[in-house]
Amino acid sequence: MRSIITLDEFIIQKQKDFPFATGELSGLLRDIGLACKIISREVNKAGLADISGQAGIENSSGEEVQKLDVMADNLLISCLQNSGECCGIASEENTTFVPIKKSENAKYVVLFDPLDGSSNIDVNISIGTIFAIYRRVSDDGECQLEDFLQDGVEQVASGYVVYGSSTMLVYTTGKGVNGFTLDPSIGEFCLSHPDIRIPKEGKIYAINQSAYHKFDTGTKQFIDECMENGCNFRYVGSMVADVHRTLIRGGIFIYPSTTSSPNGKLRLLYECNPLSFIVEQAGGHSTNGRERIMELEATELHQRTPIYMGSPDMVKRVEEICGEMMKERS
Ligand code: AHM
Ligand code: MG
Repeated sequence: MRSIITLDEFIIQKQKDFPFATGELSGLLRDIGLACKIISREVNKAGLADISGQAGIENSSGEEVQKLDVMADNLLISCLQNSGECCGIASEENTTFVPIKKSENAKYVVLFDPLDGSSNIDVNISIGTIFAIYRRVSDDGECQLEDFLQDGVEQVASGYVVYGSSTMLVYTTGKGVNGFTLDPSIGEFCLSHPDIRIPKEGKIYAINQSAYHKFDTGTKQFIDECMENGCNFRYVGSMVADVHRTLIRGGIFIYPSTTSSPNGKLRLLYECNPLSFIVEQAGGHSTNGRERIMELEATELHQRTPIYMGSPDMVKRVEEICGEMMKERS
């Protein structure tokens, strides 16, 4: 029988890669893993309990909040409050960050999108959780906004959990990317995808093509080329699921600037930076067309950015097109 390595065992083994590690980051990752196991359990019975549908409130971006969004948000917050390793959290669902008083001197802050792909919740299509961990930059005491508004390159760890045909957790601490599948019979995430590498070239593009008429010229040209080159089009509409497929199969995931939303839809801190860290660690690229996503300056918690991420050859082609467009304009 193949020997099993659980997420907790793996995290402890990997702690040895960091000579001065104190175990705090490992503890935090394990606590996030635990919260996501509970979210997975709740998501799996969504149709049975009275936990699907809209919660009747809007989030800070004015979008309808689903009951499961609220449940996932509360679960992550309470796991992180009990963790002792985290001095504050910021969530896509909350207007501002939440300091954690009982561990206010802890070293780390966590930012997350508790349940990404909200519009897919009620129709049994994959959704996910995304998280990013940063070392605080403020002095001890209550955490500050500056702890959360850090460039993506400062991430200490990031990851996602996809609640799909199986539940998988994928994370990086800056030394490659590893994936774990939840074995429901033992309630453990088990190493199933060691050292994930994204294919250099891809043949799949993912974008909400129904908005083609609103895309900028560069994005339109890239999409036209994809179609001419016989690429396949796939779009789940849950970023976690689309990026997960891109990571494993290769290709590109795009949420561009549109005439109605010049900054796109996706949030830099909760979605784009953590998934860019994963994609880059797996050998891929992630850009807004001009700059690397992880080097963008964060000025507000709910900042949005256009994004093109995935196989390096495809993302490079986007950058070439955007560069040519900029030259023509100047
Ligand atoms: P959410 O965080 O409210 O779920 O919104 C983000 C989701 C992403 O998962 C997905 O890529 C995108 O919205 C889909 O948007 P659209 O319906 O405009 O294609
Ligand atoms: Mg989201």
